[in-house]
Amino acid sequence: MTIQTVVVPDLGGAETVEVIELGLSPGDSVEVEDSLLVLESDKATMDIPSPATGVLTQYLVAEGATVKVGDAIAEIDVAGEAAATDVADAEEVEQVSHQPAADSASESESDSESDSEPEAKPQPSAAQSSAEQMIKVPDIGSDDKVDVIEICVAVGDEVNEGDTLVVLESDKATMDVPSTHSGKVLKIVVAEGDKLGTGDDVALFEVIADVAAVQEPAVKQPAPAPVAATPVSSETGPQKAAAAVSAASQPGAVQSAPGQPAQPATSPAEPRQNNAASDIYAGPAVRLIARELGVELSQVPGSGPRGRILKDDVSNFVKQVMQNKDTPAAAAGGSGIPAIPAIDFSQFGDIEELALSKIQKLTAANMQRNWLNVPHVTQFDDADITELEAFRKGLKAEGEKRGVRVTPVAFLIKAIGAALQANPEFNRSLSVDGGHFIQKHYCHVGMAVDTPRGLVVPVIRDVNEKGIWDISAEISLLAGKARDGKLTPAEMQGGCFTLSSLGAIGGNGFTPIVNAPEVGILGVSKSQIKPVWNGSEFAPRLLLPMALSYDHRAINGGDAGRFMTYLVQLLSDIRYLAL
Ligand code: CAO
Repeated sequence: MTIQTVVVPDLGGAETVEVIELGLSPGDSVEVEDSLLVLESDKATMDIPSPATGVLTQYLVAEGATVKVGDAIAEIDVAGEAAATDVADAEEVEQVSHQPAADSASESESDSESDSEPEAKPQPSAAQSSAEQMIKVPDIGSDDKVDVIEICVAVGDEVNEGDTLVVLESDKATMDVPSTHSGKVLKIVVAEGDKLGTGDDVALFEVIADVAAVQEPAVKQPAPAPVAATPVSSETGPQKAAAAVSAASQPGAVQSAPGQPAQPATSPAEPRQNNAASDIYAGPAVRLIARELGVELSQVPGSGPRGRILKDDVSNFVKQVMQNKDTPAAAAGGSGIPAIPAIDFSQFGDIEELALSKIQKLTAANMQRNWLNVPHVTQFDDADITELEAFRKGLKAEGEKRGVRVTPVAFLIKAIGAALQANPEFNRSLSVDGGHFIQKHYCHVGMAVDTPRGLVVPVIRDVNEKGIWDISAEISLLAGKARDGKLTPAEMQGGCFTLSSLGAIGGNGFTPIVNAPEVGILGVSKSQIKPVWNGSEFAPRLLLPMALSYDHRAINGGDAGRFMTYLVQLLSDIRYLAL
C-alpha cells in the first residue's frame, strides 16, 4: 500500500480558503484528475483533482475547515502501476501538490502532461486523429470585457462539442461559452474573476476528430465558429442538433415552452437573461451531475455552507422525486414549482408517521390541482337569514312527523339552484383547451361533507325541481352515506357548483377552493346575531357570512357580484324562492 498525501496547491494569491465540498467517501476509487474536494476563496471556487489513480483512504479536513497552501487535505492509496511509478517520486517528495484547474495555465505544457496524464492514457481509436486547438471567446456582441464567473471543466475532462466551458457575465446577462469541438481539455488559460472579450483564449484542447473530418477547416481555423444556442432545423446535422439541445439544457439557458422547438438564435454567443440560475450557488462538479441527471438546480435546496448545493443535495432531490412520483400530492411540485424541503422533524421532538387515507390522498391531489390551475377570486357578503331561521324553526314539528330534519343547508342548496338558473355563467365549465364553455342545462349541486376518512362531495341532483323537504331528506341521506363510507361514485359525480358549509362548526369566514371543472363554490360560516341599521335604529339580525370563490377565467367580477347579490336576496326573503 502506497499512501500519497494531497496538499493544498498554490492558491493564486489567496492566503486561506474554505473547504466547501468533500465530493467522495473514504474507500471510493478515484482516477487521476477526478475531483477530490472543492475549495473556495472570496473570489473563486476550485476543484482539487486527484494526482493519482487509486482509492481515497481518508480526508484530512472537514467541510467548513479553513486551509492554506501546503496543508494536507487527503490521502490516496495509489493503485497498481501508478503506485510503482509514484513510489520513487514519493521517496523523494513525501507530499504531492496538484495545481487547481484555474491555475494550470501557468504550468508548462510538458509539466502538465507529465503530472496529470495517467499511465494508461486513452488513445484515439484507429478511426480518429487528434490536433491541438485553442478555444476562444466567440463574438459577445460588445467590445467590452466581461467577467468569467464560472469554469465548468477541468484539465483532463473529455468534453463534447456544445458543452459549456466557462460562463461569462456582463452587467445585464450571463452567457455560456460552449466548446466548438469534442476533445480533451489540455489547459485552461482563464480563471474565475478574469475579464474576457471577443476572441480571447479560453482553453487548449486536444481535438478528437474522425479521420474523414480532420481535413475540415473547423479544426484548423484559429477562430472558432459560434455555436451557442445553435438553431435546430431539419437541415441541421445530428451533431449540431445535439449541441443545441445540450446548450438549451444548461442551467439558465433559455427554455422553450413545452412542445415548442428550442429557441433559435443565429447571433454568436447569444446572451441569456440574468435569472435565478445565475444565482445558483453550486460548483462545477455539482452542475455537471445535475446536467447529467436533468435536475434543475434552482429547485434543489442547498445544505452546504451559505446554502451551497452539494452533490448529496442533488441525489437527495432525485431520491425524493422518485419516491413521490406515484404520490398524488407529491411534495415535489409540478409546473417548475420549487419542492418543499424534506425535514427530519424527529430532531425537534417525538413524532409518528400516519398514512393518508385514499380519500385524503385524492383530496390533496385535487386541491393542489385546482389551486394551481384556477385563478381564484373570492367575494364576501352577509345574508340576513333572520326570517329564514324563524320559518325553518317553525317547520320542526312537521319535520319530526315526516322524519326529516331541516337545516339552513337545505335552503342554501335551493337558493344556489335558483341563482345558477338566473346566472347561467356559474353553470358552465371551461373546455380543457380553453376554447369554449360548456353550458349546463341541468342543475346539480355538490355538498362538501366532513368525514373521519376525509372530505367527500356527494351531489344533489336537479335541485331546481325539488322542494325543501326533498332536499333536506337527501342531505341527511347523502351525509349519512358519506360518513359511513357508502357513497357510490355516481353519487359524487355531475356537480355544477359546490356548497361548503362550516356553519355548524364555526368561524367568521374562509376562502373555499373551486372544485374544478366547476367554476364556483360557496363557503358559508356560522350565522350570528349582529346589530344592523334599519334606517331609524340598530336592530338585532341573524347574519350568515358567505364567501363565493370563482374561476376568474370563466367568471367576471360583475357576474360574481350579481350572483352573490341575488343569493343574498333569496336567503334574506325566501318568498323569492317561490317565484
Ligand atoms: N350557522 C349556524 N348554525 C348552523 C349553520 C350556520 N351557517 N348551518 C347549520 N347550522 C346548525 C344546524 O341548524 C344544526 O343545528 P340545529 O339542529 O339546532 O338546527 C347544526 O348546525 C348541525 O348541523 P349539521 O352539521 O348536522 O347539518 P348541516 O345540514 O348543517 O350540515 C353537512 C350538513 C354535511 C354540510 C355538514 O355536516 C358538514 O359535513 N359540514 C362540513 C363541510 C366541510 O367540511 N366543508 C369544508 C370543505 S373544504 O375543507
